[in-house]
Amino acid sequence: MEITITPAICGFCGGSCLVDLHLQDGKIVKVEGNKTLPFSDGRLCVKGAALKQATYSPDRLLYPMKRVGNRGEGRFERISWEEALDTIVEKMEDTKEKYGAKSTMVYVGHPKWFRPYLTDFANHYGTPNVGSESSTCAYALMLACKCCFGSDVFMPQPDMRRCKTLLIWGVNPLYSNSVKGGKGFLGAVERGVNVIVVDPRCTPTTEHAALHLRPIPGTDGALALGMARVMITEDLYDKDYIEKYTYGFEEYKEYVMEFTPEKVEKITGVPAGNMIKAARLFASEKPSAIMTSASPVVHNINGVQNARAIELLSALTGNYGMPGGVMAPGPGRPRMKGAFMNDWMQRVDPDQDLSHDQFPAWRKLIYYETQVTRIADYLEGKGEYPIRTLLAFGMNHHMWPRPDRIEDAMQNLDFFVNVDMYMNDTCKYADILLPAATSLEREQVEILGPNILYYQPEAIQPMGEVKNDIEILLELSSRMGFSLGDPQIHSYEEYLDSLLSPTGVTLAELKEHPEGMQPKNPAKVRTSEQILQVKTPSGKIEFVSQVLESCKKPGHEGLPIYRDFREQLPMEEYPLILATGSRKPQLFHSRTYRLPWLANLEGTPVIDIHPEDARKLSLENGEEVVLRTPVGAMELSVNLDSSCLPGVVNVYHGAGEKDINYLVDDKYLDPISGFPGYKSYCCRIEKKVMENEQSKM
Ligand SMILES: Nc1nc2c(c(=O)[nH]1)N[C@H]1C(S)=C(S)[C@@H](COP(=O)(O)OP(=O)(O)OC[C@H]3O[C@@H](n4cnc5c(=O)[nH]c(N)nc54)[C@H](O)[C@@H]3O)O[C@H]1N2
Ligand SMILES: Nc1nc2c(c(=O)[nH]1)N[C@H]1C(S)=C(S)[C@@H](COP(=O)(O)OP(=O)(O)OC[C@H]3O[C@@H](n4cnc5c(=O)[nH]c(N)nc54)[C@H](O)[C@@H]3O)O[C@H]1N2
Ligand code: SF4
Ligand SMILES: [Mo]
Repeated sequence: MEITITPAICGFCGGSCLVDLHLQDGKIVKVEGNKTLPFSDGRLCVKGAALKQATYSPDRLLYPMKRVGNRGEGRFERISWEEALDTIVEKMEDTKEKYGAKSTMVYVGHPKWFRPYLTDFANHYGTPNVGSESSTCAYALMLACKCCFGSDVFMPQPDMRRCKTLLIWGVNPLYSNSVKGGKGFLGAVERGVNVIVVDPRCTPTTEHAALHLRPIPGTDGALALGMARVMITEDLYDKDYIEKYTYGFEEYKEYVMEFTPEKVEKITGVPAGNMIKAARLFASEKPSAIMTSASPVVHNINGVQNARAIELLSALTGNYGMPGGVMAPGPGRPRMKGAFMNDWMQRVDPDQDLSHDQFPAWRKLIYYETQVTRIADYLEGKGEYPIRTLLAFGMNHHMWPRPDRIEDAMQNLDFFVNVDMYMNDTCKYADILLPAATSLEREQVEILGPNILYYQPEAIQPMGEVKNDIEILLELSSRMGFSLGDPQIHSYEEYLDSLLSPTGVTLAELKEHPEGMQPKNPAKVRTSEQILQVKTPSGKIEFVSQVLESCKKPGHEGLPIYRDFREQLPMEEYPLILATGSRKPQLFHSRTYRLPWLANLEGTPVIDIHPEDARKLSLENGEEVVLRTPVGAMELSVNLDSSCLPGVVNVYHGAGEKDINYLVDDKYLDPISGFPGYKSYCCRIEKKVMENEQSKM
């Protein structure tokens, strides 16, 4: 049978690489990096190569289903789309009538592409409780940046092409953003930039570093404040810039003076000499840029304050908003309307959502979503009011701390819908399941490579009765009697057209250009002058955040205060630090465990531990041990790994079985952002007691 090759956008991790699908009789037989389109570089990561298994996984949901067994059991029966949609609308209207619309929560996991329409849907229905996976990802860093640089800031981007020094703080782009970010990073390395990496572990990224600082996880704030002190005491900071563009410097300076090199070394474990060298290099070899990530620094209970301490280094040295520094806090490319962020959406009644009171800075700056890390409490009725109905898209409860509590709490729901491509563990608790189309099964438009708009038709025939998420939202809204979008959309095609509207290109035009085309409206790159018109309460970059001060809550100080997580943990009983979830190239959260090509690369979840720590505990490579934290215990096998920082053990997250989040406390949260302390919790490792030894006892 003949093999045809069709280009497609890989939607597996959100990286949107262009791949070639080798199809035989309409079925994928092989995936390669695309080599035919001029703007594509032909790269492919190991996850993209497994798209075939992802598409034809036996776990795919192909038809709407209703639950026939108990919650959690996983017994379902096929139903029609009509029955599924009618039931959802009936139950949601019923909840609204009996308890008010806010007792329905609308939730979306990692998928981002349809989020603004989900918020719009929630608004029409009338609930402010719209939450997402971003209650543990990206938004805490955004919150920190908005406090410093203004409410219109998304995530500051390093000017990779022009910086002379690049400070990479808790990012491993060669694993986490391998195809795109990794390429940008290697380009900067080739150009000869001074690379400083702050990462407890050794990674492929740290191999390129002129200086690698290895702090104990969660101590980043102390390190950044120590670097600031060096810059101030050695007169390496930019006084004119500070005078002109910043607020609160004197108070900050006074606080920073507490962070002497000796004290910082004691807190962070980073030799003082290295910290001083890094501070000097960053402050003198300018322009200097900082690269930070959506997760590690803010996966700590002092995360927002630590992130602020880091980001403010670019203000202290006059690099924020300057060419070669942190240049593009706004979007550099024309943004497609409605793609990813829902920050242009206001919610209805945000002051009635479940998190506004506990997380006031979030309420002010991440106004478009509810902080939902406390989801178990909210489902159990421990918030101001109970959630009765949950309409979820791509929900994976293993991503949260204490999934066992969420499993119990899901039993309380009156009604629960999950929309997913796979029967994941969360689906097993739902009343109705709707099958979502994969990105290959729906048309897509994207901005790829060097600013090329690209249209992908359906690359393969949609399997079973799958529908894409926008189609599902449109079906639900029309049954409820309202339309979505501004301008209103009535079909997936109209949605794609609306996405394209800021680019000046229509869907019909783009379809005529299978090779892609340039946007008609030029990219709006913000100038330094525009970036430095800062939208904070003072109108300046704030060393002392007025938003945080105005919250008047413990932990919400205006200064980027450093508080040590170890003071809040029983470290004597649990002397090792537990860091969870650093990325691996073959894994992507919960998505990859069901794919044998990827999951078998490691076999079973492991604890990475430094050989020195293992020796002290008489542990051998591959040995099964018990990992214990204050909230639980689990058997895992030991992986001796000299890239670990001694004293810190690492476990990947996302596994359906042996999910490390069962051992992370869901009360251990950053008071400002509500993010869990995934990267700096405590644990101990115990030898497994063999059954025959146990019987002797
Ligand atoms: N292959 C793959 N890629 C992914 C993902 C995936 O699951 N798999 N997930 C995507 C998502 S949602 C995200 S948020 C990003 C995350 O992207 P990254 O932040 O690049 O990924 P991580 O590996 O979690 O963290 C980077 C480094 O931070 C270090 N680190 C851990 N704790 C700390 C700390 O407290 N302080 C400092 N300074 N460093 C610390 C780790 O040792 C690690 O090497 O990756 C995205 N890309
Ligand atoms: N311990 C620990 N826990 C962590 C982290 C950590 O570092 N350590 N990282 C946190 C971070 S940064 C993140 S981002 C989260 C991960 O967040 P999760 O939401 O857990 O991410 P995924 O497992 O990728 O996706 C969730 C579900 O979405 C489905 N899905 C994918 N695409 C679509 C789509 O287009 N439509 C629909 N309807 N469904 C879709 C997938 O099949 C999957 O079942 O985990 C967090 N949890
Ligand atoms: S990085 Fe890999 S998984 Fe992500 S879009 Fe590219 S090929 Fe697909
Ligand atoms: Mo994330």
